[in-house]
Amino acid sequence: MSTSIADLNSRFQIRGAAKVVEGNGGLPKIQITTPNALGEIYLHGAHVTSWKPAGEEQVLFLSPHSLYEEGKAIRGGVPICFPWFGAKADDPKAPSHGFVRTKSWQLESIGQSGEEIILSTASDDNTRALWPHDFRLEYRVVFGTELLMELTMTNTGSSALRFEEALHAYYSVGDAAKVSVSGLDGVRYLDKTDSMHEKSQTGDVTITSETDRVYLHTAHAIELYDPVLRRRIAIEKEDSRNTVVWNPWIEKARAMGDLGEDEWKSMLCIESANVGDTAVELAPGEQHMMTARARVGDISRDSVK
Ligand code: TA6
Repeated sequence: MSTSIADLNSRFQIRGAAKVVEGNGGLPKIQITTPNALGEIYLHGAHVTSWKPAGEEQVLFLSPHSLYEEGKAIRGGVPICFPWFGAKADDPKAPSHGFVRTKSWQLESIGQSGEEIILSTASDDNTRALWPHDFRLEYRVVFGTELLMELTMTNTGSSALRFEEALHAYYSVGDAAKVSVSGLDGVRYLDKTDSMHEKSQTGDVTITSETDRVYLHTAHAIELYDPVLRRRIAIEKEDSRNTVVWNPWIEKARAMGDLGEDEWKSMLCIESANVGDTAVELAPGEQHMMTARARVGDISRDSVK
């Protein structure tokens, strides 16, 4: 039984800093308004949909065509992919990117400053029907001058398990065809647009067509350089061995009902992940935390590339 917005606010609201409001589709979201940043996170999927540090423009892309309904993932922001990434290997009918991004999460706490939000979810009969394991996920997000996301997975079952995960962040860009992503030079990747062939990255990543790459065995910090919005976004991670870079480009965007035809230009996904042969294995009672953080810097002092 979902708790009402009034009940949630009576327990968790931080006056002038964080409160639960009705979001799109009537879905409850926590609205953060502090001196350091504005932010939003839905209980639906524990989905971060907005982060605007003080003095900066909105950092995350969110499609105005997104759906906000049971069983559908929000298009944009930071969807949480778990316990598998992409299509489920042994069940093509299973939901893409797992089931927690369409689950309603529990609000556990809001920090005194209103910047720190902790949500949780756990296995139930519905999840066990799709993935026969018991687990608890705790997601700590700090909306400050940087965006900090920590996803902690606990194996609460009696058998070992193996899971994939990704913080599938959509960054807002001025023109995807003009950005460059540094930090992956020399890293091997699987090219999902070319039958998963393994290739090696040379120099910065630029977007000149549909781009869908799973970079392998990399803990590198990433920098997204945006000459149109005249900013750089630094993305760091801990205990994540894959980085995924995705832009649907023109044709794929046209085929997506919840992404406007030309919205591919305004977004670039840079995802901190553990997938494939670097999926995480946990014995009963073991825990794993993956961390991702983003910070914005301006490039006014740079000579325009
Ligand atoms: O992370 C890239 C990717 O796996 C792409 O292949 C594309 O499918 C994207 O995720 C979006 O997936 P979704 O299920 O949210 O439409």
